Parts: sequence; structure tokens; C-alpha cells
Amino acid sequence: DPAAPPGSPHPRSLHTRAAAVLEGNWTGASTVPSRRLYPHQWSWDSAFIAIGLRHLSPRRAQTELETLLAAQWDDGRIPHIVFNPSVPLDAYFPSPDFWRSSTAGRAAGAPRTVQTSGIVQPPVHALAAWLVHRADPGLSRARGFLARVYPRLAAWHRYLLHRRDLGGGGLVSVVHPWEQGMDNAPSWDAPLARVTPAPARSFRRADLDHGAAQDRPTDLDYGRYVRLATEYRDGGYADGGGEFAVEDPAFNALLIASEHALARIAQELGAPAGARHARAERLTTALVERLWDPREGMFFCRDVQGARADGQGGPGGPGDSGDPGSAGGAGGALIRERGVSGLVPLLLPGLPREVVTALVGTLRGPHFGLGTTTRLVPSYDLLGEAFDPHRYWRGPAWFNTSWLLERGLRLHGHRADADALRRAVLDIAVGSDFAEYVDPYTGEACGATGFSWTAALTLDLLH
Ligand code: 9YW
Repeated sequence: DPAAPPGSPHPRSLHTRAAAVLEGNWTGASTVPSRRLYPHQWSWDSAFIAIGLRHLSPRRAQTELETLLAAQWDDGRIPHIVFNPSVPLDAYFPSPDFWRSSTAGRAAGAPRTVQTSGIVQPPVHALAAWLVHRADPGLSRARGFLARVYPRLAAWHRYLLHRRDLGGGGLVSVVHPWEQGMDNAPSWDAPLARVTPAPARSFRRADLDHGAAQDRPTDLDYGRYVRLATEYRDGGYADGGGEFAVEDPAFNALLIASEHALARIAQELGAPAGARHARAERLTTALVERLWDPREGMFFCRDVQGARADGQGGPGGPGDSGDPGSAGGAGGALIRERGVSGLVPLLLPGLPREVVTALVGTLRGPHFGLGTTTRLVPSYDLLGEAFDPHRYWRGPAWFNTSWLLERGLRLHGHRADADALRRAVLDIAVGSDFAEYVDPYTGEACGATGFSWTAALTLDLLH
């Protein structure tokens, strides 16, 4: 138990309690996000979990990522869920018999032996692999960890960059709200409104057995999630041509951060890294060109299939013609809902100075209230019409996004803000019993407790 930085609340007991959560959620080869609510392996959860686990057991952290990567499809995609065959089918919906990966996903190269979902989640994995390596380079080299994961991570990025540039501007699109990881964020409301919901009686939600209905997405949301996933599956998980395609700032920023990490991994392995750094810089430029709004001081999602007229006549109001991303040929429309996803690019090293300054201003301003009205960064605009402090990704604060923003603040030299956010994460994590998400004003626990990434990222901030 290494010494914790000064100012941590009871660092030793915090360390012990966070470690106990991860121990309890470990299955032998990977970690479940939550024993009852999410009893399988989730993709971006495992990346965050590995980042924390490296402080307890670098070996286990490597295994966490290796288990996930073993379920990679031949086309390079890393599935968002890897199913545990010993968990009953009705414990989680949608279950393996919904996704039918080994049959419906055959053309895309789904694995034959393990059952997975067919959609993806944000690419935090190369960043995680690099941080895990750094925790114990000797062990990592002895096990050939980076040499084994590098080709898989490279194939994963290739899949995203080549098969998912649905807007044609160099950025990656998600084809389902579950892919971006913030399931019911208000940013999806407009593109989802075009989707006809699957009939409520055609599926049964297992999440409501374990979570309060008012803290979860609605049945109408679920109907649309099911429709989109069904159509993707029935099209053999081929990309392009679906009803939903959105370029999201956090998803793309995490890809860029991971591309920088992949460059470091290449360098460590003695392979050329320059092209990867250059690609990360080009992607950063594309991110700013397509998703940055200088007037609002934040990034927005782009609805690739949205009619430009809708976006331009929306809450953004007049003057949208000044939005460089909506200019002719860019495709689609910006969705002017202020979500935490639009702040996450702060973690990128190559951002223009004025973008960094504006993002920090927005984080501290009335819409997110950091350091003034809120204790942790809310997932959505405090002043937004859809704001609800308890409903999942429509207001509550989540620990992974606060961890990413703490990193961004520190990277860009905003030390006092980073220190304050770090202290708040540690306090609220332990005070909420490592909740899945919390009321951003009070820190009151919502959703599940004993949530893995909350414990893992707390551990990372302690070290
Ligand atoms: C679901 C596991 C996942 C997270 C997502 C979160 C939620 C799954 O749980 O989605 O059934 O709604 O939104 O980000 O990876 O923790």
C-alpha cells in the first residue's frame, strides 16, 4: 500500500475498500462492472478497470485486457460485451441469444467459441495497455504483453478508422447509443426520435430487477435501442446504411488519446511511431473542425444523417452559419445539447490553446458548475431542459468522466482545479460506497454500489 498523496481522505482504508470491490467483482479472468446489474465483461469498463488494477496486480490488469482482446472479431472490432457462459440468460438483457454473434456475426468474423455483443464501446484500450505496461515494465516485457496486444489494438483502430468513418470527414461514428457508453444522454434524443421503437412486449428488461426505474433509461428509450440493435444484427453487423450514425466528441477523443498511446507502444517495441502521432494530430484537427463550437466553448455531437436545416434552426439559434462544422459538404448537423462528452477532448495534448481555455471556462461555468455549484462534473447541462440529477446519463456525475477531466486539467497545467476534482472523486467514491453514479450536487449514490470502474479509478487517483 504505497503512501498516498497528501490531502486524501483516509488513504489506507480507501485503498483497502477499493481493492475489496475489485476483488469481489473479479471472476478469474476479468472483472464484472457490477455483480448483479452487469454480470459479464464490458469493453470500456475493462479498460478503466485495468488502469486501476495495475496498482494492485499488474499481472491481473494484463489478464483483464487479454481476456477482452481474445474476443476480438476478425474485422478488428472489440465487442462491447463478452458474455460469461455460466451466467443465466435472463440475468441481463440483451443476452447472447439476442446478439447471436457466432451466427449473425459470422461474415464479420465473430469468434466461434465465445459469445459477444456485436456493437462496440469507446476505444480506451490502447491507453489502458500503455498505462498497465508502465506499472511494471519488467513483468510486461517478460510476458511479451505489449508485443501480443499491439497487433490487436492496431486492428481495432483500423476497424474504427476504415469502417466507421460514416460521415466522410475522418472521424468515427457510433451506430448505437450503447456504443458511446452514455446510453440515454440527451444528445441522442433527436437522432433516436427517427427510430421506430420495438414493441415493449417483444423484450424483457432485466436491468429493472436491480435498478430503480427512475434512475434508468425509459421503456421508450429501450424500444429504440432494441430496434437499432436488431437491425444491425439482421444486416450481419455490416457497417454503413443504418438509421443512426453520430460522431461523438468523447468517443473520438478517446480514440486519439489511444492512438498516441499506440505510438508509444510501437516505440517501446522498436517499431516506427511517427505515423501514429501524425495521425493523432490529424484526427485532433478533424475533431476541432467538425465538432467544436467556439461560441458555446465546447464540442457537440454531429448527427451524420440529420438534416442540416434541423440542426441550424434548433436551440443553437441564428448565426449557425458561422459554425464551421455545418459548412457545405461536412454532412449532418451538430446536436446542440451540452453533454459531458463535449468536454472530454480536454484530455488531448494537441488541442489549440484557445480551445483548452474555453473548455476549462465551460467546465467551471453555470452549465457544469465545477468548483461552484457541483461537487463532481455532471453528465449533462445543469441548465438543460432534459436535466435530471438522478437519471443515468441525463445529469448524474460519473467517475470515469471525472477521471478523464482530471487528467485533462492536469495535462494543461490547471493544477488547482485538478487537485480539487481529485479530492472530490476520492471523497465521493468512498462516501457513496463506490456508486455507479451520483447526484452531482450532493454526491448521493445512484444506481449500483460496489461499481468496478469507480473503485479502479479511485485507486488510480490515490497513486
Ligand atoms: C446497459 C457497464 C455499462 C457501461 C455503460 C453504461 C451501462 C449498459 O453499463 O450500459 O445495460 O445499459 O451506460 O457505459 O459500460 O458498466
